[in-house]
Amino acid sequence: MRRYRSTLTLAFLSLLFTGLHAQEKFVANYDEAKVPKYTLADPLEGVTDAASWKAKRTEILALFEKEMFGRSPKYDGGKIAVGDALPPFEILGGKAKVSQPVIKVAGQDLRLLVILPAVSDKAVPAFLGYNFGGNHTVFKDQRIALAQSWMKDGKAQNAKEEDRGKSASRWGIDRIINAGYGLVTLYYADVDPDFHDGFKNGIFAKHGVPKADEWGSIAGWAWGLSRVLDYMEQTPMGVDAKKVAVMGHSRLGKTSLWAGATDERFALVISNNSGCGGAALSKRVFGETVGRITNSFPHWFCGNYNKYANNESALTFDQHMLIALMAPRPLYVASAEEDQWADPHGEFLSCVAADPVYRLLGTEGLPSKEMPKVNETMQGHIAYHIRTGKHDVTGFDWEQYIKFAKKHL
Ligand code: GTR
Repeated sequence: MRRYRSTLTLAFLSLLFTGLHAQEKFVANYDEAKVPKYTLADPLEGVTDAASWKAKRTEILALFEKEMFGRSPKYDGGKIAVGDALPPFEILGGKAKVSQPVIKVAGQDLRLLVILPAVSDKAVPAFLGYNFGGNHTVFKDQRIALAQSWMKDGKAQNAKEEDRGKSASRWGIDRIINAGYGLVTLYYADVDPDFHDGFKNGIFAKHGVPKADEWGSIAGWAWGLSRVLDYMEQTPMGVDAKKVAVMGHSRLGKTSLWAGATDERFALVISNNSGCGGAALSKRVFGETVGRITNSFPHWFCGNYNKYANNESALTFDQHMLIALMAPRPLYVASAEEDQWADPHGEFLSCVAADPVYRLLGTEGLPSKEMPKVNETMQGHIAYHIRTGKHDVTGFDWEQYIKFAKKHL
């Protein structure tokens, strides 16, 4: 028994060492010439028309569930419970009205920040997306509730007053409201704190540790977005639930894609700099890789995804098939020139490879197979741009999203 135990300890230590070691010596490839030769599976293999695509779509979705993001529990469709809302108020000189309802899902209280054009008494189309730092960082106003859950620096309930409005430039509320849209946002850590806690917190606490083919954090966050949409459908709150664009940046862009894939009620999907595990092709092994991402963020995907770490050629699918799961709904993929870690070219190539699905379903797809010039937008039913600058969400990005939404929502 002792011997058995020490062998186990040794195995554990060597695993730990290999893990740390792999992390330490990871060097990202940024050289196009060093991208390995790869073949992408054809999402339309065996598909002849819209009806056979439907069956194929189900197959592809099941593949992503089993091998990458993990299967989320089915929601029973029941009425979403609500907690105490805070008093509504106006901002932007009376142009916008703000409410902060709480919805209760899987043992968690999710505080929404709902900002709508004040002039409209009709339900408006809206953008829905998570924020990274708490609702209080989205717009500077004392009346917006400080986040209550886990904060990135590790200590619970330490949202700071001075962080109010810290990420306002990532949202540009003024622009959204002026265009006649609403914004619904919530703090992603209210759903699940973003660290590898053995799935003990957030919505996972009630569910227990997921099996190898069950949801990781990204799927959990996506599930949370669907519950917000349920609430919007059930509650006359001024948002047209049939016209909701789900939007996310980076890990939350991976999340918006998975939300769009698993929930076809989302009318439009936006992936901002989602990169590896999002819009970027994994088989290019460019910038962040499957090995690196599963090592740095073991909680994001399901256990099965680990088998592709440093083994991308074993993938029978790639991210173009995730993109194809949005079809025929309008989809925007955006990259940034200095965000090579997210592989802008790989994000664009995913769109190119998903285009035939969009076309089969009778939409325009992606207007060209050539990457557009920097700061130029290409908008068909799939839209794409690469802008100057770094990993971020900027006014330029929002201008394009709004233009796209105006065309489709
Ligand atoms: C990075 C991660 C990326 C991206 C990013 C973010 O550390 O490697 O995949 O998700 O974080 O979410 O800002």
